[in-house]
Amino acid sequence: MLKLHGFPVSNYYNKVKLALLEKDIPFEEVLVTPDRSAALIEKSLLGKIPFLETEQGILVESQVQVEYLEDAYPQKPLIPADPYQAAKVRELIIFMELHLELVARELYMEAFFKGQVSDEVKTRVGKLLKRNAKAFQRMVKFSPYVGGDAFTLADCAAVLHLPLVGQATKIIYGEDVLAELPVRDYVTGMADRPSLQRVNADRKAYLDSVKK
Ligand SMILES: N[C@@H](CCC(=O)N[C@@H](CS)C(=O)NCC(=O)O)C(=O)O
Repeated sequence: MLKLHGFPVSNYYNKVKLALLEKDIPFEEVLVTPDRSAALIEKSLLGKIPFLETEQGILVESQVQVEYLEDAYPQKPLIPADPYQAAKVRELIIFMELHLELVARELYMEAFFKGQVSDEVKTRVGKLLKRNAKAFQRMVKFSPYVGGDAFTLADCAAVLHLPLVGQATKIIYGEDVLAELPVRDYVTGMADRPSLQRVNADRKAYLDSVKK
């Protein structure tokens, strides 16, 4: 049985969990919060989550994990068979993760964790995100899914990453860098998917349990 290690607040963990649920692949969840402990680094090279434990060994990096799931469990494909369309799905994921989420992540410490981010970082990140969001607007479809009329792996990423980028920038700059995109309607439209309902319920239960 596959074991997904991580915790249910992480957008990257939930991206892999969504893919597992959408593909109806049986899996177990192992609660791991990221730290720099030798024990975690032994399993996950940088001490990051998620990591996926397979019968053959461990895989780090969420994109590698979901690609593995596509190859090893071809039922209910989340990547189109056509090579160009498949590349477009991967293009969306890489763009969102490299040019939106990873850039906005520099703001999370202040936006979500009561830390502080320097003005220099805020200025640099703000400029970059504005430019990248404009480019993203040209590639994303929202019709109704990010890549067009079919739910794909890009949606497993988008539905988790885009709201975070929006929230972080709204908190830090008073303005959502993705405001011109219909992210809210898109997320609402996805809300009746059982996979997303499970991810949202598990996130809430975890947050309630740590608040106590
Ligand atoms: N590129 C990685 C990103 C994973 C990631 O950044 N995970 C966060 C939690 S959302 C983490 O482990 N942070 C702790 C750290 O960076 O040390 C992936 O796609 O799996």
